[in-house]
Amino acid sequence: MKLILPALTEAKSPLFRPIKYSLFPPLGLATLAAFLGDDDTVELVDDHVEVLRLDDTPDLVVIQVYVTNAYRAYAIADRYRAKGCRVVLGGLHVTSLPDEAERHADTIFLGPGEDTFPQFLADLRAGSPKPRYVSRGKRSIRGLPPVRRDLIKRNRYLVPNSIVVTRGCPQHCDFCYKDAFFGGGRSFYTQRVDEALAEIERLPGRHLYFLDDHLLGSPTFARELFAGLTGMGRLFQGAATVDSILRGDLIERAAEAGLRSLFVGFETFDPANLAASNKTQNLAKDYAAVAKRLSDLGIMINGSFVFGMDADDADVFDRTVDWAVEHGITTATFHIQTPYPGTRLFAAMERAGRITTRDWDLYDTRHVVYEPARLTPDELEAGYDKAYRDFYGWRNIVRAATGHDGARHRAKHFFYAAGWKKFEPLWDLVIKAQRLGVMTPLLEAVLSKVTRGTSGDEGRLDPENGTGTGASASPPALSAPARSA
Ligand code: B12
Ligand code: SF4
Repeated sequence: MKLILPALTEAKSPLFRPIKYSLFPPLGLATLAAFLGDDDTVELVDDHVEVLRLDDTPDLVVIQVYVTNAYRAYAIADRYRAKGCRVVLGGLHVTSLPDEAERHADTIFLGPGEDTFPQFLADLRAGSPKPRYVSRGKRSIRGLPPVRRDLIKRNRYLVPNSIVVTRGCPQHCDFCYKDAFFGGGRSFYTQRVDEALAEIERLPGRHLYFLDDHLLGSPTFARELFAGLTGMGRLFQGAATVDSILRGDLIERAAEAGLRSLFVGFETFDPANLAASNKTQNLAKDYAAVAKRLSDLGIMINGSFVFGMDADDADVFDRTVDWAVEHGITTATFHIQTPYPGTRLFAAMERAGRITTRDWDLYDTRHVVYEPARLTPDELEAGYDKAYRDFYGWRNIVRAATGHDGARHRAKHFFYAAGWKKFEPLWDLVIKAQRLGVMTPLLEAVLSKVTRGTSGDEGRLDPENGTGTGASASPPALSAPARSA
């Protein structure tokens, strides 16, 4: 059996940033591989980081389809089917557009695969696989066989230890993939805490990246998880919503357990935008207080901001960058609003006749694929490019870094932000040499704890972490790609 994560079309373009696609291994496929039998021979190929050979003839080809890799996924599927191989497709884009996908597959899967894929394997072995499997009802990720991490080529990734301990999210933002993907059943559920901790224990090294949409989504689960993690000596990154950071003391517990950087979905400052996109959890929340609370805990912030919502005008780009710099946001992920097929946003835009292209390659949050309300598409794309240029200009990197208390925190911010955007040739070199693993200790160093010194103002690196030189090292950095919370 061959499991394939096709690269997106962009991977062939000069704008392609190899490091962005060498961050995380194909966790979804490694999760599915766990359901295969001991006798099955299985290969997992990530087209982003290795050469995908198409001259073989596996019995079963399993392909994961996102919106921006859809065309390449279909081409690979067609090629294998022409040779007589059985091809199955699943993932977010297949779930959103099953009728499009099924033209390229023997079987398609809608929704998460933990319930349907084992059912399919049983049907296949019995000689009666169905053309379509739909995940419904009371989904669960409890008691699953361990993710097949042995299939992951760890040295090809900066963050081989990515992990997901929950699925979905308790919120319902109109632009999010979530409700489309988890339709017809539970849309937020968690692992058992002991199983999550056992999976964490199996991961080598110290650094973890939780890819969960909203790591604080279930406060009870998160509290127990952090209690279990405290003392394990782990450093981790994750994502959460603004309201969850302001509420109670969960974020302090996370920091104690090793949280060092957080992806936060600020998205927009405009209440009309928030209300229109049903991102009600952000309404009337003090974003500055979020930034301050995280900064005081020594947690670096990857802020997510969306441009092109209906209340946005030509000022939105500068206003957003200024705010982010002023409030010490470490890395920013800007997106042009993108109505992914299957979302309520897409349906509303389509009803209003505002969708201007169905070329899925352009649904990469860098292109305008709809008619904006108060900006022209050119203004929107130019403003988005300018926001990236401005935010990652040397002057603003330094300005944002100096917003923190403590020299160590400032230095870490500086190296983290600069490392992510300013050392592309170095990243390319390490990737070509397939030695990304050597960067992990540097990443761990920059993520080491900043605590307040006795002066109350000067930060220091936590000696318990044994990374005293971390702040002066030239660390790598990463900010998660399109995330959700
Ligand atoms: C990590 C990640 C990435 C990594 C991917 C790493 C990797 N090797 O997988 C990188 C950095 C490459 C990335 C890039 C991008 N990403 Co991204 N990414 C994610 C993220 C945060 C986590 C994915 C993950 O690992 N989930 C956990 C695993 C366990 O779940 P899973 O992969 O979905 O797999 C399950 C099911 O989908 C299903 N399944 C999947 N395939 C198949 C196949 C079969 C046969 C079956 C049965 C089942 C099945 O079963 C699995 C188990 O349940 C998601 C958000 C999210 N929560 O999913 C966004 C997300 C997938 N990304 C998204 C986007 C838009 C992008 C970018 C376009 C962003 C950009 N502006 O450049 C690029 C393009 C990527 C591409 N190749 O096309 C969107 C996708 C929207 C859509 N409708 O497709 C998401 C949902 C974020 C969001 N909220 O908008 N991304
Ligand atoms: S955008 Fe974030 S907060 Fe909103 S539903 Fe999606 S994952 Fe949840």
